[in-house]
Amino acid sequence: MTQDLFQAPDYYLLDDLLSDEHKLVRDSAREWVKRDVTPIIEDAAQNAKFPKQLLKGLAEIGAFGSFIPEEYGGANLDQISYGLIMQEIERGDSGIRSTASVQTSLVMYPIWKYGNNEQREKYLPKLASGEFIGCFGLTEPNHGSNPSGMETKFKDMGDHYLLNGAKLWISNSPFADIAVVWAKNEKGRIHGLIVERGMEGFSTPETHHKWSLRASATGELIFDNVKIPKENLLPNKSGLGAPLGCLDSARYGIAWGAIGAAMDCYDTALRYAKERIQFGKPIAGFQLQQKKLTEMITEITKAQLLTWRLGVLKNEERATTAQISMAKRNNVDMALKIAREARQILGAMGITGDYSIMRHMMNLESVITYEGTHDIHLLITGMDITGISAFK
Ligand code: TGC
Ligand code: FAD
Repeated sequence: MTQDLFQAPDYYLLDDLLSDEHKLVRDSAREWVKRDVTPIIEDAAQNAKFPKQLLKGLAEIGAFGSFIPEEYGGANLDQISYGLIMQEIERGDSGIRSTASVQTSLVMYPIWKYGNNEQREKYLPKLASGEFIGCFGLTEPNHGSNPSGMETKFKDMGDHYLLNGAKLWISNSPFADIAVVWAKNEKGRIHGLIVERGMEGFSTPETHHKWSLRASATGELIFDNVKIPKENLLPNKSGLGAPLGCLDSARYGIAWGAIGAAMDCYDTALRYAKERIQFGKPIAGFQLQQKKLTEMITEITKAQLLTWRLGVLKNEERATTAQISMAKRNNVDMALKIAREARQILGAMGITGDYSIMRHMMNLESVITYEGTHDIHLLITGMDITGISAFK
């Protein structure tokens, strides 16, 4: 069984910026990852199997609906607590954090914000407890970075809607109970629809042979004349801004999550460098390795500060889409670079499943692509500071 020796780096004593509640929430997520995730995650990734036994624990640490009000089964935590939970889960594995991000920010958030009371009461408590798992269908085979061009459409048939189209690269789709799906009506306006497993004409084939996020189940959503009850349309927001609003919340969580992956890679490399003897002394004593480790902790500390401040702004409802893009882009890139450097510090051992680094590195290739690619986030920031869109 893998031993988890993780010690979280906090070079600038940033714990001082956290409340007692933040630390309590963070520490209980950290303990859960050590106890329940670390021992099983390498096998799950090697076998490309989502470890469903973790769903209950994810619900218990408040990862499902972290900031959703208690009346709907949520944990009613603030945005910094939500971020810290994502950080700790991704310290374990990005694929498990994906499941939590999708459930909270991409499924519960739109039902809470854009749904009506009946929809909130019907779905949110079951999603919070993990009895229901959700997925989010925006990306299509021909429309990834440009979701406004989506082809999935629904038609008003009087007493129901008829949904046709396909979504691709959907986290959790192979086992999700419900899907929040974005589709155009006959006028070309984008709406969110709740599609339930078992509806005739709805299928969710799994995508196999991934080298990344192997412990997360990814798949398609196929709609072949699916009859959707009218009460399953999210009534309170439409247009591309509706799904993009959910992405703001998920991207914010990913900015925190990436710090977790980076911390795990740094901590593993530091410990290894102090123990591994070459040329008669620990490799941590060589200047080249000290440069790598020093640059890692510097970048982690900068990301921690950036993201904590973003959390404060998010709590005050002042965080902008472009600020969130900057943090998601910076932190995932930072984590990926740290994973690559940490892997080198471990030499050949770094390519094995005895250490988490290679798994994090491969996972982060998905994280830097989904929820808006590295390029797209640069262009969102570019648009914000220049006032000119590079997309049109
Ligand atoms: P654009 O013209 O800029 O905007 C269209 C309308 O949306 C409004 N808007 C927003 N509203 C709320 N929140 C935001 N963040 C918003 N950003 C824009 C905007 O004001 C406008 O409203 P209106 O009323 O004027 O119509 O749209 P565009 O077509 O030029 O596209 C902009 C662009 C490229 C930035 C956007 O499409 C984009 O972000 N593309 C990236 C796609 C993406 O991130 N997909 C993610 C799919 S989900 C996923 O990956 C889940 S992985 C989960 C996991 O496993 O963890
Ligand atoms: P494309 O949009 O085809 O981009 C290809 C390349 O072109 C990229 O490098 C991109 O940066 C670049 N590019 C595109 N447009 C521009 C431009 N205007 N300027 C400069 N460069 C540009 N989607 C969901 O809806 N739900 C999910 O749950 C989900 N989960 C995912 C899980 C995984 C493991 C992965 C890998 C993806 C997931 N996605 C999901 C899809 C993800 O959001 C998309 O892959 C992403 O938005 C990019 O779309 P694309 O892959 O089609 O790339």
